[in-house]
Amino acid sequence: MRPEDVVNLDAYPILDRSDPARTALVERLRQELEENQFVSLPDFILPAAREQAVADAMEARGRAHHNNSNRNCYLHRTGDPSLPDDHPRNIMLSASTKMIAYDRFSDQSPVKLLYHWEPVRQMVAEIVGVEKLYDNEDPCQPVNLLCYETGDRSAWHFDSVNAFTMTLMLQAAEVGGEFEMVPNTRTDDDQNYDYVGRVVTGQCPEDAVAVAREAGALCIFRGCNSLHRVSPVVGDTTRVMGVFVYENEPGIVGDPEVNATVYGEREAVAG
Ligand SMILES: O=C(O)CCC(=O)C(=O)O
Ligand SMILES: [Fe+2]
Repeated sequence: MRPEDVVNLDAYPILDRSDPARTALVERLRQELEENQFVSLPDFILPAAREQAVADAMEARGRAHHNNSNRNCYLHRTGDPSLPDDHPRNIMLSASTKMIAYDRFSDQSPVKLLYHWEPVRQMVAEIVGVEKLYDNEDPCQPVNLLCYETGDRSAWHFDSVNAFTMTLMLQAAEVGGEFEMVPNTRTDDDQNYDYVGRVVTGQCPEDAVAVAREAGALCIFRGCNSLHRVSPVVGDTTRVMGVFVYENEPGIVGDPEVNATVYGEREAVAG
């Protein structure tokens, strides 16, 4: 497969940077991201590419790391004993997912072709409002296949590292697996603990926006200040999500200790 066979270029004419249709599209998506903290690009990949990516996930399924965690919404495993029990830093939430690292699935996978393709990287840079983005160069991190089987879910959390997150729905669950977000739950200057506490204890369901995620939809979201979660999956169909990490500088790799918590301990390589 070639990248041109992965991306739906009829709906997303991203090849020619001088094409006015591309300029208008990118501008619309940039505005939508700014307003809502997320933007969804339906039918971003073609059906055959999507099916191949799901097959890649199923083939690599046995090499997934099972993540069962109990963490607060700041992704810390321990709370703060100096704060009250009902403070959001002390409210622990459980999550369970299966993570397939970059080096655990096929290099021919359509999700890798898409990620490493300059027209996609450049489109994303313009949507998130930066000059240029670079591929992550960690062995595990650049592209992951995140699988949710029945009972799996992610708990309310803020993303901690990147200014934006990009996901691609490869296969939706039959029931559940909804991606929900509470835009601007906090700001850079205000932790808004009262409100965060109410959201994570389920007192503000009406504030959560359900992000429509048909299979094939790309989503770019700012998860740093907007709580988000994935509701529990029910049924035999695995929810399969591609997760992509772009960087603002070249040569970025992850911290092996942090990686071990996400991808599991790796066997030491001799030599
Ligand atoms: O699986 C999803 O839809 C979202 C995953 C997520 O929260 C993330 O990658 O930060
Ligand atoms: Fe997240």
